[in-house]
Amino acid sequence: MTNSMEEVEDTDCILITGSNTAECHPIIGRMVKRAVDRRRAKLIVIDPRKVELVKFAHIWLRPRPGTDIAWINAMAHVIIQEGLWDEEYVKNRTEGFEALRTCVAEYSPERAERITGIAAQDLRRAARRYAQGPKAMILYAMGITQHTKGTDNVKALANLAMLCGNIGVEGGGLSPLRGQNNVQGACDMGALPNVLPGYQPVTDETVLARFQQRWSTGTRLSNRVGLTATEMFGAAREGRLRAMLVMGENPVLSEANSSHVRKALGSLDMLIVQDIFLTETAQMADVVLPAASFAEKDGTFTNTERRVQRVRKALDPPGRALADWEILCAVAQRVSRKMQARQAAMNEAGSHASHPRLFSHGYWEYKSPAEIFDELAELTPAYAGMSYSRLERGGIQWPCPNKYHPGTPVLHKDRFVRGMGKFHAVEHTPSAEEPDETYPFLLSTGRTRFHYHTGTMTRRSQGLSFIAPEGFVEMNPRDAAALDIRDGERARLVSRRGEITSRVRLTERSPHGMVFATFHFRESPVNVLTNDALDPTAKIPEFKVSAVRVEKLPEDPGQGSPTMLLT
Ligand SMILES: Nc1nc2c(c(=O)[nH]1)N[C@H]1C(S)=C(S)[C@@H](COP(=O)(O)OP(=O)(O)OC[C@H]3O[C@@H](n4cnc5c(=O)[nH]c(N)nc54)[C@H](O)[C@@H]3O)O[C@H]1N2
Ligand SMILES: Nc1nc2c(c(=O)[nH]1)N[C@H]1C(S)=C(S)[C@@H](COP(=O)(O)OP(=O)(O)OC[C@H]3O[C@@H](n4cnc5c(=O)[nH]c(N)nc54)[C@H](O)[C@@H]3O)O[C@H]1N2
Ligand SMILES: [Mo]
Repeated sequence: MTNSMEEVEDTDCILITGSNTAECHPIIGRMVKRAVDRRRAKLIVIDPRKVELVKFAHIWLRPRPGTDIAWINAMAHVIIQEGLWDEEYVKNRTEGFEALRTCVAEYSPERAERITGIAAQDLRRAARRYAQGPKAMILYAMGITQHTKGTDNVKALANLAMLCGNIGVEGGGLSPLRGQNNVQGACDMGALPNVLPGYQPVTDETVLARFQQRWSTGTRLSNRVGLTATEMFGAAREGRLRAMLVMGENPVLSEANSSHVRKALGSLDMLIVQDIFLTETAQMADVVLPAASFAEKDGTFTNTERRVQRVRKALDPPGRALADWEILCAVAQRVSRKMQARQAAMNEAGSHASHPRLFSHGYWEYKSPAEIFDELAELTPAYAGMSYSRLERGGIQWPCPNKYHPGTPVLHKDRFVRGMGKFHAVEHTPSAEEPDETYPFLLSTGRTRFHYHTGTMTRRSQGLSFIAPEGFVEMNPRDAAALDIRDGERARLVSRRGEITSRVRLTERSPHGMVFATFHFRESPVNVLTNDALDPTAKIPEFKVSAVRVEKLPEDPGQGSPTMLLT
């Protein structure tokens, strides 16, 4: 996020798109409701589904999934055409405006209407309202990113925010609502294939030299960019990847096109899974390493507003479970010892070939998470001013470059991190797979309030399972009538990649021609259906658009809609 959560309650206009905030980020959702109710902030929701916040919205635009660039560019078109943009800001703080102007000139609201299905006058109204601000925030989530054009979608939103001078100001900004409690932290720590901690590129020799020196390794650190998680499954199937350690993920249910994923995992020489439960993925593993859960270990989480917070151990881990860092260190030490032994054997045999010495003696022997954090702070400028003792007094938002720095609630304040804010001219193109005669429905996937992802944790909760015991597919009543499917009936969903059956729930939340399903339930594993086409930059799959056919099951009598007590 460029900005902070609490600013939601102190802004004039909130534009939310591709985020089911009330269900997936309920705390922020509540802040949005309060901002509208108490502070009279204007709310614009742009979402194909009639999500809960639509009830609070002043303007709701309902685009066809996968058409975001068209409406975003059209909003920029209107804002420029009607002179509503912030000329001073654009002149002083940005570059690339002319290319943007030329690009969006082609996106009249009338053309956008044909692509998105949003009425041109509604689009104009939303554009004016956002530009009018004075302060306006954009919040987005997976409805924007989980597309083959996900990166371009985000760039288009950034254009809109800069055009109206909304980046670097309190109550403004462009803020992705991050998914997991610590996904921001995982990225900050360098759990990405191309960067070390603090987004320092592995291809930068000066960066590598610093890490090499701190870790006193005998060999040069690799400057090669690795594979993303989504690329690894393809590589495994092709035999380019032979072993995998999966830590805290359940890809058998969560990755797109899961029959491919199963095949990929099956073709590995070695699969190790480190998890707190025996998941569908762990059941395929050669070795399972039992990990301690969040309540059973010390550490930090970095939340969606870049705030680093301490987590404290409340319970002892069960059985032989260990904290993830302890497991990783133990594995690394054994690998290191093995390689040293092999080297010794080779030397004895008179070979002079040198095997890389992984790490100096004593390395990977941390005593506590605090010690690991200190090393991180030393090597990561954005975390440099933080320590466990400082975090005792409360969370700090990065960048925090020194011990006296209070942290940074708003990014890009006086200048952009790169200098000038850069406009990117991006064009609309269709999704990788669109409905056709054989697969006439657009399948969109996502979440409900009551379960978390593949259900490994939430489905163990009796209360949640009582409220939401099974999966369902949301379908518009008009579409269901044409197929003679009643509310609560089971139906078959078929895509080019596989098929599942699931109970159908009839609701106006889903627009005509679109069905929506969650990936929470192993009994109706929706990723059997989804398309694994990737965004070329972010390598995120197109979870939000694939094509399916819905078939009535002859034998099912239908049983009303017992799937949820509350929605
Ligand atoms: N209860 C609960 N909360 C969660 C999670 C959970 O599993 N359960 N998971 C967490 C995680 S890791 C994440 S990433 C977040 C995800 O949070 P969200 O991204 O809010 O969740 P999704 O259900 O994926 O919904 C995406 C939204 O995008 C809309 N959408 C779909 N296609 C399009 C499109 O083409 N354009 C636009 N503009 N919108 C579209 C959908 O209708 C939906 O409202 O939630 C987090 N919070
Ligand atoms: N169709 C479809 N698929 C999607 C999405 C979608 O919108 N639609 N969204 C995607 C998104 S945004 C996300 S984030 C992914 C989520 O996909 P996953 O991350 O694969 O799903 P989770 O069920 O959250 O799996 C987390 C695992 O971590 C384990 N775990 C919990 N705590 C710990 C711990 O402290 N240590 C260890 N070692 N393990 C732990 C849990 O038991 C669980 O097995 O799904 C993606 N898949
Ligand atoms: Mo996520």
